[in-house]
Amino acid sequence: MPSIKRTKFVLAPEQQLEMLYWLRLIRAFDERLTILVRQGKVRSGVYSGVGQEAIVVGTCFGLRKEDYICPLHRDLGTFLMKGVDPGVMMAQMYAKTTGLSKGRDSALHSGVPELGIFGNTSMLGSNLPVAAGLGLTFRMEQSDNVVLAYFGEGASNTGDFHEGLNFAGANHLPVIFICENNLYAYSVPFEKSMAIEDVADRAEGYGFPGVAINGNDVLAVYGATQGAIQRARSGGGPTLIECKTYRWHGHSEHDKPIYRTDEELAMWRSRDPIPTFTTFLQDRGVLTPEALADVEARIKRVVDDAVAFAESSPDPDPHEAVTDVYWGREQLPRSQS
Ligand SMILES: Cc1ncc(C[n+]2csc(CCOP(=O)(O)OP(=O)(O)O)c2C)c(N)n1
Repeated sequence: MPSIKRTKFVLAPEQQLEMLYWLRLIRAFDERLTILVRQGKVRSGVYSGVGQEAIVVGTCFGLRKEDYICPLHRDLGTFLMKGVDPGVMMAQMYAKTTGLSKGRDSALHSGVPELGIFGNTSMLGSNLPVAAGLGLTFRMEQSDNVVLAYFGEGASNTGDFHEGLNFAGANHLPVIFICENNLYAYSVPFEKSMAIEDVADRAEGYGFPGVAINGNDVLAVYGATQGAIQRARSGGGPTLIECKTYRWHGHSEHDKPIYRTDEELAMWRSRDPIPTFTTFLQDRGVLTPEALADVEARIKRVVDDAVAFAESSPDPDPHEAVTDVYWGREQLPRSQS
């Protein structure tokens, strides 16, 4: 069994500030969406990732454009970090023509191949064999790109999870499996759905390392991901990283999470990844009060502009619902048709 290489991936102060920007932008984007849902403006389902931002930022930070991600429904922030314009993302939530799927679809089913984003389906866990397939493609193309595949602890109880990990392990494919263990699969608590403590232990059964880490510590997530990426790029095969975290909202904005206690939520809110990292940067003199005010002002502008763009974009023409639905032969390059 190959072991996990623990290396300190040191980031320059500017990179740490950039991480802080992404953490706060993704939080602000999600929080604005919650308000917009209550105002009846959003047509897409909204699965808030508030509280889980350190996973998105720590895993996506420093990815290449050519690397692929297979996001989960809660990972709207991965789209932004991979390069989707916030206005286009917001238009997707409003189901406007300027959104990623031009108003046809819920938010997180959309993919952007040119940015290395593979759209997920509603069948949870089904993105994992797809991720293994992408890893195989990279291997066949002899590139050193990697795939980051996200899933919840609930999805790790599906057959697709086991098939995907088995295939990736047997073929030593460059896939990093990222488990966002937020302790609930809809209303089902972790301890009622599996008899082990760490999803990470499941990797051993497929012949590659698994590690469980604090998913609310952005630097821990970054370090673990970079170690796994380094291994994968150099032919060392897959890694499973289980990020322990908590979702603050219900499963979706239409779910009242009555199945958990206020005390539990309060405890996890005290582990909020954003103040923790903000204080870390302040204590080291990396973040001044002026720099923080500047980051906040930039984020407010970005989110305001995104909302304005979505609201001023046209609604789709119903006649176009049946166009662009299939990827047919006519779209393929001549050599493959
Ligand atoms: C294969 C499958 N089974 C059931 C569902 C219904 N469902 C939607 S979300 C959800 C909970 C998912 O929990 P988890 O995988 O832990 O991810 P989280 O939402 O907690 O981030 C379930 C059971 C589904 N979409 N797909």
